Amino acid sequence: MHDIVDLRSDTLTLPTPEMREAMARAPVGDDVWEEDPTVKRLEALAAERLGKAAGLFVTSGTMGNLVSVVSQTQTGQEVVLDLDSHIFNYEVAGAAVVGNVQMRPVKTARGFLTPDQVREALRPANIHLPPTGLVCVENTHNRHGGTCCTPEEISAIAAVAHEASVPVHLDGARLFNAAVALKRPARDFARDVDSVTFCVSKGLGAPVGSVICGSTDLIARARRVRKMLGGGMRQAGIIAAAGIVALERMVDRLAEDHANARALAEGVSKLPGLSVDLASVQTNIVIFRVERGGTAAASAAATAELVAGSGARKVKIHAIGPTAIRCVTHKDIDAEDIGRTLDAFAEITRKW
Ligand code: TLP
Repeated sequence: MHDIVDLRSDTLTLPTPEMREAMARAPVGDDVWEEDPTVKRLEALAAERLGKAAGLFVTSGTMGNLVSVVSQTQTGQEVVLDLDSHIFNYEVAGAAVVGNVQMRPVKTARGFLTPDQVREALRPANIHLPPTGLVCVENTHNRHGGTCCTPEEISAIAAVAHEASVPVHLDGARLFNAAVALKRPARDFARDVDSVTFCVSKGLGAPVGSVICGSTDLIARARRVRKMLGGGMRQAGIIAAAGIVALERMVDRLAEDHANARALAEGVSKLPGLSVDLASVQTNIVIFRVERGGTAAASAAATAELVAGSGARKVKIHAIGPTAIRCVTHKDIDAEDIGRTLDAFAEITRKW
C-alpha cells in the first residue's frame, strides 16, 4: 500500500533500488563518440530482445518516434497511421514540423489498421498526390485502452506496406505489456517492421529513455537524426544502466499490473455512472466513461468531481476527455491500492 495512489500514468514509476545501484556503478564514456559501454550494452540487449541488428538509446518515446519517422521519410511524403495514435495526437506535430511530412490518420475499430485499410491508404503514383513514406502501428494502443494486436496482425500490415516498398514503424512504447499479455516474445511483434521503439521509462520503471531498434543502416541514419535534434547525450550510461535493469528484471512482473488493471476495471463497471468496455482492458490501462444527469455538461461536471474527489482522497487520476478517465497501473500500485481507489470512487459516486 502506498500513501498516494498515482494512476495518472506508468511514466510516474520511480526507479527501483537496484536501478539506483546500477546507475551509481555504471561504467560510462562519451556516447556521441560511441564510447559509453553501458549505453552500448543497453542498445545491444534491446536489439537482441527485439530480433534486430542494432539499437539506439533516445531520451523519450516521443524522440524515438520522431527520429524513426525522420530517418525513414522525405519532405512531402505521407505517413499512414491510426487516428487515435500517440504520434498523431500527442507528439506536438513533431513529424510535420521537423520531418515535413503529412499525416494520413485513418479511423480504426481497435486502434489497429487492417491490411485492407493500409492498402486503401497507400497513394498510387500520380503527380497530384503525396507519396506514402511510412506506415505506423502502435502496440499496445494507448487511447484505445492498452489494447494489443498480435504479431501476425502486424506482419499482415507490413506485408501490404512492403509490397509498395513503404517501410513500417512500430511505436511499441508499451510493447512488453503486449508481449506479456499475449505470452509471445517481444521479437515476434517486431519481426516484419523496419523500426520499433519501446520505452524503458513506463511500466518497466526506469527513470528515462527509449530504444529504437532496426537494421544497422537504419540505426546509423537514426543516430545522425538524433544528433541533429539535440538528442546526442554524453555520459548517458548513468541512465542507460537503469534501462538494462528494466529489461532484465521488470518485464515478467508486468502481469501483476495487468491483473490490477482488470480488478480495477471490474470494480469500476459495478459503480453507478461509470462504464468501462471490459474487452478493451487487456494490459495496464483502464479507460472509463462518466455519465450523469443525461447531459454532456452534467457528465463533464461529474468527471471533474470524480477527479477532484479522488485527489482529495490521495488517489490521483487523469481525465483524457470531458467525460473520459484513464487509469494506468504500474509497479508502484498494488492490489490494496486498487481497493482504496475503488472505495474512493464508490464514496464519490454513491450520491449520483
Ligand atoms: N504516453 C504518455 C503521454 O504522452 C500521453 C502517457 O502517459 O501514456 N507512444 C505511446 C503509445 C505513448 O503512450 C507515449 C507516452 C509515447 C509514445 C511517448 O513517450 P514519452 O512520454 O517518453 O515521450
